[in-house]
Amino acid sequence: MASRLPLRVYFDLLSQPSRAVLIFLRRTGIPHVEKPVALRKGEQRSPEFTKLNPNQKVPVIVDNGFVLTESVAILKYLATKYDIPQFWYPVDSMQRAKVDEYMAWQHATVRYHASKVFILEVWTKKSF
Ligand SMILES: N[C@@H](CCC(=O)N[C@@H](CS)C(=O)NCC(=O)O)C(=O)O
Repeated sequence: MASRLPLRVYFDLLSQPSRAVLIFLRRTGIPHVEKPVALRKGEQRSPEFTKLNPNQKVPVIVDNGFVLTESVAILKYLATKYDIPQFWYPVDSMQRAKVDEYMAWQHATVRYHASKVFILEVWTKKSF
């Protein structure tokens, strides 16, 4: 049997899409190795990380050599590839469509506005 490398996740806890992926991995119990990338130190611009994601953004996963970026794509990939409880991403097409609807909606609404607050109130004041 071919050996399988553990799934690696690159993230920064300051990043909301990173937290979404990390919480999902931890809560579902999907085996993974956590690889922090310190955005405040510019680690996303290192040559090694840029090879994984030329856009220099977290999160990124590497699943047995398969590299995937974009939190929503990652969440859907993990939910369909791994054997996890149905409620996360139901097979029923209408229930699944409601999950997809939220994930499509949140980028330009909740996340967009929350990230503006974060940048103005936390990042620019460097209070961490
Ligand atoms: N659409 C992407 C957004 C990824 C993203 O914007 N990540 C930010 C942190 S929230 C980042 O890595 N920024 C680093 C940079 O721009 O230098 C996703 O959902 O994964």
